[in-house]
Amino acid sequence: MTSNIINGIYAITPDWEDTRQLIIKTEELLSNKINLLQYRNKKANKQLRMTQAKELQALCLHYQVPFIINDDFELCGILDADGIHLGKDDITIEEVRDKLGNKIIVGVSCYNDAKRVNEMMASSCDYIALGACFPTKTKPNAPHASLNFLEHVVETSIKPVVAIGGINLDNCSPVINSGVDAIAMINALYSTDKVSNKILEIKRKFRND
Ligand code: TZP
Ligand code: MG
Repeated sequence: MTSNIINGIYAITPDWEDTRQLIIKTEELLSNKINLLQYRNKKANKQLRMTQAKELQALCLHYQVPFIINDDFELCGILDADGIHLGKDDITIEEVRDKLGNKIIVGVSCYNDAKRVNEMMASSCDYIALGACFPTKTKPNAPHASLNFLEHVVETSIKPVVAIGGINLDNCSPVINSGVDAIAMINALYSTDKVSNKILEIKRKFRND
């Protein structure tokens, strides 16, 4: 895995039950050139997750965007997804490597936890995620990761860094300027109209112009 796969706009799906709506909106994001997609649906049962993930994976293949699945390593294995994203209560990286091999992209949430960041730097993970940068209704109890913490991790990091949590067009500049490789967003991408302008503006901020 080269580190430049993890960059720019990392879209994460909301907990939508309506697969058609999910696919239409995701296709809009992909056609506007988001860089990564993670399928995350905390409310769906196994069958719905399989249906939604399959359709999203086909879309990602078409747009040549890496398709990453949250938590569900069995689904990752069945679909041969490009990546898996793990939190602190999920399967360990060692187990994932054991079950799914060395090629799969493994991302890990490190929250605002410096100790976990250090542990993950020494692991075989492919990127680390920090957050929440701002308060967010999507995950109200998420710990807060300050801009200072982001800057510190970016300075010392040997792995790509993804920022998450309450990020939107109005507040993303300082986060991007902290040097993170990518920003992950749910609500700002899935619950807004005129997404193409927003994506263009965020991409511009990453390019620094
Ligand atoms: N982890 C930390 S905050 C968060 C997750 C999954 C939610 C991000 O969603 P939003 O809508 O972009 O704030
Ligand atoms: Mg998880």
